[in-house]
Amino acid sequence: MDRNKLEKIVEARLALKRRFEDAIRNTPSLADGSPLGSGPPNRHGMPRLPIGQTETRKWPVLDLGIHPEIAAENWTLDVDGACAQPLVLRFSDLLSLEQVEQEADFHCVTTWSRFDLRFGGVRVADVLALAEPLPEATHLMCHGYDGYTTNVSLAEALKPDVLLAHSVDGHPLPREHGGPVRMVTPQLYAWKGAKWIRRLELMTEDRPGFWEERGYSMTAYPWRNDRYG
Ligand SMILES: Nc1nc2c(c(=O)[nH]1)N[C@H]1C(S)=C(S)[C@@H](COP(=O)(O)O)O[C@H]1N2
Ligand SMILES: [Mo]
Repeated sequence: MDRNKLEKIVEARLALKRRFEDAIRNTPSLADGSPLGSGPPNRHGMPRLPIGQTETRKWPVLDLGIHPEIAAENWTLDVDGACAQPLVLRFSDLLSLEQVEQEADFHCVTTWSRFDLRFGGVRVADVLALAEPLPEATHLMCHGYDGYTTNVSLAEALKPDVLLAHSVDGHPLPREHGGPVRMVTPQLYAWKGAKWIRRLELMTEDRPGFWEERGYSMTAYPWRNDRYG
C-alpha cells in the first residue's frame, strides 16, 4: 500500500475515533455505576453474568431458520448510506485489513450466556473508517444475507471489541453461526450481531431492525436488563 493511502486510512480512523470518544465513554457498558448481574467482573468491569442470564457450556444456534450458504470467495460486504466513500469489501479485502483475536462473552436475550468465545476478524471501526461516515451519521443498520436486520448506535459499533468475525476458537466461523462473516457485539445482547453479514448501512437517525420492530430494545444493554422496548 502506498504511503499516501496508508496515511489517509490512519487519519480517517483517528478522526472517527476522536469524533465518538465521548459518546463511547458514556455508553452504559462503560459508565454504568450500578450494573445488574452476578459473578466476578468481566472484561469491562461489569459482573460476568448479566441479570436474568444462565451460563451454558454449549454454543446454541439461534436465528430465523434460514442458513444462507455463502462461500468465502463469493461473500461481499457493502458499506453505504451516510458516508463519503461507500465501498464493497470482498473476503480477501477483509483479510488484508488488520486482524485481531479477542475473547468475548455472548449473551442471548432468551437468557443463555456463553463465556469465552475467541473471535478472530476485523474491527468494525476500521471498516467504517474506510467509508468515512458523514458528520451526521449516528447509527448503523446491519443487514444479513438471510434478510435479518438489526440497528446499533455508532457509539457501540465503534468499540474495539465489535468485530466482523470470520473465525472462532481458531477455526473458520461455521455456517450455522453466521460464517463466513458475522458481526459480534460483546457488550450488547447477541441479537445485535448480524450473522452472514452483507451490508452495513450508515444512518443519520435510529431505525428499528427485525426484532426491534417486534418490541425488542433499540439499545440492548445486558446489565440493565434492557431486553424489550
Ligand atoms: N442474520 C442473522 N443474524 C442473527 C440472527 C438471525 O436470525 N439472522 N439472530 C440473532 C440472535 S437472536 C442471536 S441470539 C444470535 C445467535 O447467534 P448464534 O446462532 O451464533 O448463537 O444471532 C443473532 N444474529
Ligand atoms: Mo437472541
